[in-house]
Amino acid sequence: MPIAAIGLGSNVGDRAAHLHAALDALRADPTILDLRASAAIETAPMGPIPQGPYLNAAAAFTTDRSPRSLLDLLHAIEQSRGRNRKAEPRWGPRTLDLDLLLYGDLVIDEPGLRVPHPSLHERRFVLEPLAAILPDAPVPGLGLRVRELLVRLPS
Ligand code: A4P
Ligand code: MG
Repeated sequence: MPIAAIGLGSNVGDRAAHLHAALDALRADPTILDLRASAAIETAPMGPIPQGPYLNAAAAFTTDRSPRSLLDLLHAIEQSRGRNRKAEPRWGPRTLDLDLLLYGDLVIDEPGLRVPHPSLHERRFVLEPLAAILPDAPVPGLGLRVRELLVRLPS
């Protein structure tokens, strides 16, 4: 089974509770096995909309779900924590954001689903937690491992 990795982020409400609930929901799902999670780190908000600081983390697991079905599960978990993406601006504050970062060695570029996540290589708040759990994972399409992308980020 492939190893999938996700990024978790929250900057509204009880941020740690949202991240813990997401990890609990994943662990409770029979298609998600051997989940490992990074520690959560506090990060300055990135992007054009002024908003509060985030807690970010990453998790990795094996799964027999397809990438599309996994994204559906992530969206359902976001909704269960009060996320309403139709009413919220892109990049804006959110209770819970779950992004699919990696899915084995697959490169996917479909409407609504791009893997590896297209911004993975330029975001410290994604790469730092991901490197804590999967430092040696190759990032398909980029020809570099997670920890190599992290050290290449401008400081
Ligand atoms: N989508 C396509 N590929 C993927 C994928 N691999 N994983 C589509 C997840 N979603 C994917 O996402 C928009 C659409 O992307 C979805 O419909 C999905 O089908 P969204 O979650 O609805 O909207 P969004 O999260 O506001 O947009 P986006 O582009 O995902 O924003 P980001 O990149 O998540 O940025 N600062 C800090 N410090 N930490 C953060 O976590 N996050 C954001 C949001 C801004 N600033 C931040 C952080
Ligand atoms: Mg998102």
